[in-house]
Amino acid sequence: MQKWRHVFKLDPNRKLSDLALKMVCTSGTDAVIIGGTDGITFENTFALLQRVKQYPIHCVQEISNHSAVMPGFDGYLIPSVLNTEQAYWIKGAHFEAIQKYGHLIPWQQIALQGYVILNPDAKVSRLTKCDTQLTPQDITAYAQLCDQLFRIPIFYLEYSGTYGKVEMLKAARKGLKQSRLFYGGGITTEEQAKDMAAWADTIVVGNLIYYHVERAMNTVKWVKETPLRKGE
Ligand code: 1GP
Repeated sequence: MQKWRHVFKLDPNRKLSDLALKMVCTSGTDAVIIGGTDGITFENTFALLQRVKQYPIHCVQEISNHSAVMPGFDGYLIPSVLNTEQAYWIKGAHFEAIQKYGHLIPWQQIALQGYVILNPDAKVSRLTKCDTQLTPQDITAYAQLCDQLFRIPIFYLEYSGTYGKVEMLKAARKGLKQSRLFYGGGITTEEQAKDMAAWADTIVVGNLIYYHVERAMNTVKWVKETPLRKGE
């Protein structure tokens, strides 16, 4: 996770051909994240994990629903949504999971992600009732909250399904010292991949896999050949 520059996110609730899966897993990406917002079950997660495990790729689960949690992943990412007033999505679901499975949790394999969700139309945004009307100054403050105050290792700027604003990534960068900056949302072109990769430590590509897998493959190269800028 500390070295990821590019990752693909696969949704267990969406169909992916064997060929497309092979392309993803042998693309040169740094890891595959398995996770999604709705329809995530133990069965569909298990089935996808088994398919990904045919390939020597680092595979982690992003947990959105504790009934789908399973052993066998190389690591686990736990989202905590920072720009919601709903405590359940900040820490409530996490508390419930720990009450049930605390004794089984491999703590050393887990990383918390501080999410700020900025696309008001994304399913995850509607589910968690996020405040998406944020200014760049708000983003810098959330980044500092994540990094300096809560000391969460990942700050995830999420535009899921739509391409975001570079100025928001720059604003996030300004507030970060330790946390890694993840960006995900709507990357489809070389220009978009490179503009975001200049500011984010890690670029997450999801949707594009499902409607243009060859183009999704190119995002690996586009991101990896872009140098990271840490200041203006
Ligand atoms: C979704 O951030 C990821 O959680 C990637 O976004 O699916 O829009 O590429 P896209």
